[in-house]
Amino acid sequence: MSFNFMTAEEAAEMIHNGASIGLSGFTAPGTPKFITEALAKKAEREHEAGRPFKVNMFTGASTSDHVDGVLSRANAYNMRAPYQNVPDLRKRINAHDCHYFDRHLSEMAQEVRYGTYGDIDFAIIEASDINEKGEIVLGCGVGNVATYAAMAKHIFVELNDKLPKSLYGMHDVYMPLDPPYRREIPIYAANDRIGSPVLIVDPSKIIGIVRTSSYDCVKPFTAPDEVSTQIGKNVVGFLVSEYRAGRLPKEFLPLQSGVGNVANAVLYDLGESTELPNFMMYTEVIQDAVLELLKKGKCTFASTCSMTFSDDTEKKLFADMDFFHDKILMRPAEISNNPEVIRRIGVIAMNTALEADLFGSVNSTHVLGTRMMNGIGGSGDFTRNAYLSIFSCPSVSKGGLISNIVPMVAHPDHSEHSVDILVTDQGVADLRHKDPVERAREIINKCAHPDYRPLLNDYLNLGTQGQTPHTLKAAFAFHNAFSDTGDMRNADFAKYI
Ligand code: 0RQ
Repeated sequence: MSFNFMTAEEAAEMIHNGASIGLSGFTAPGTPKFITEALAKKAEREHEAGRPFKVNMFTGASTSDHVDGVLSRANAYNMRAPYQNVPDLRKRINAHDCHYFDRHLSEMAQEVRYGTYGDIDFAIIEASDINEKGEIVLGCGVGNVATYAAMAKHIFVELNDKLPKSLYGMHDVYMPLDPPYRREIPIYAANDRIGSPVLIVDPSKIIGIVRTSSYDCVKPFTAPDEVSTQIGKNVVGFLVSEYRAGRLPKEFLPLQSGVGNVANAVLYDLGESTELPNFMMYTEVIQDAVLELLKKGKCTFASTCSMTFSDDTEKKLFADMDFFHDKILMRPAEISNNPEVIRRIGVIAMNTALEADLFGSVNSTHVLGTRMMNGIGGSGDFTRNAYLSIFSCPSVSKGGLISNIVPMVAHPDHSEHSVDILVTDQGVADLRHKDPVERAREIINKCAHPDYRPLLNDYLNLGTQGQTPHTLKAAFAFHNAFSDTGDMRNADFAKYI
């Protein structure tokens, strides 16, 4: 058979109002960029003509402005899952213009197969290569594409000529059977390969191929500021002390690291450490710092769902594929974030919190309890199953108007039962084997900003009841003070009790 080459506009014309679409990729890399842009223009034309036009968009994780930006501005989303991080989409979600289902990333693919999301009408797949048997070499991110491709009625491919064909061999595409037939995921070390280097699709479902040319458009990282640098040093200092104390195996353990500047700063610091041995990563994204660690040999192998490199770092990778080819493996999200594997191989998870409370629960998603920021992403997959689960955040935000250590989190994403270590620029709180009051004292003394320590102690001293001495009437005094006065330092517990 021969493929039908078409323009992005022609492909978008074939997508109907109400369609459910599954995209390849995870973060910007591996995610299509052109058909979605054309789809946003179609939505705008339809809306101008007075016709409804919205689609349901399912992805691996966040995407880029070429997907969530343009389609949100065109108000073209009915539903979106499982993760996003684009300001224009955030506005739509918080204004109830888009139904957003914020889901653990490891669970999305299987739930699509279980049928809870309904039919998938179209899969759009970014590829670096394809042949007539329907064997596709993916781009720089995998996500849930194996499931979307298997479930979709029709497939479009964006064949991107900026992606080198030498990406062949850097993917490990594997789809588990569903219960009651599922078996163990046979990964026993971060570098075990279990699947296929290509995604195999039914070629008769491919209704169009669009030739494209674009790098992945990930923004370069800003140099870590003083606070992220201090957090990075605190995380690495803690890992060194655990290693010295023999609480981490001498071979060390694979690392997972979240996204953002703090995560990048932690990784740069790990690279500088002379005490920690070389390590592997079992993670969902690798950022710029990891390419440097691989080059230095400090990181010996990275299992990931996506190579979330800025364009300059992506170009460095493409120019040096012979070196990196056998050191990075990209897997589907349900494998990169698989709870069974994370528990088995003993991943050290490092994620970022918006706020944490005195007893160790963490809010990763909702600003001041109501406004969606990004979503839970993979943080739950890793935190709940890690050998050691570390959360970090600055002790204060907005120049000190907000304390990121609060009496009670305004939205719980990770409970005290899953969080082992809390790190801020102030220090490291070790919450393991401590009762709730001991945890609260540790967090106040080691992690809270000095401006907020007296207030947090006052709150702790209010509580007289039970093992976890919350005073529910006053538990949100910090958040209320911020809403009423713009400064959490004005919290007045007496007002509520
Ligand atoms: O606001 O942008 O106006 O300055 O929130 O804060 O400190 O820059 O946070 O970029 O490191 O992201 C938790 C959101 C942290 C992210 C979160 C304000 C602050 C600033 C951003 P401005 P920072 P980061 C791997 C794992 C969930 C998903 C996850 C996240 C803005 O890490 O989405 O872990 N995590 N995935 O001023 C009000 C507070 C605040 C606050 C910060 N307590 N109250 N505002 N801010 N704390 C990746 C994947 O899953 C793909």
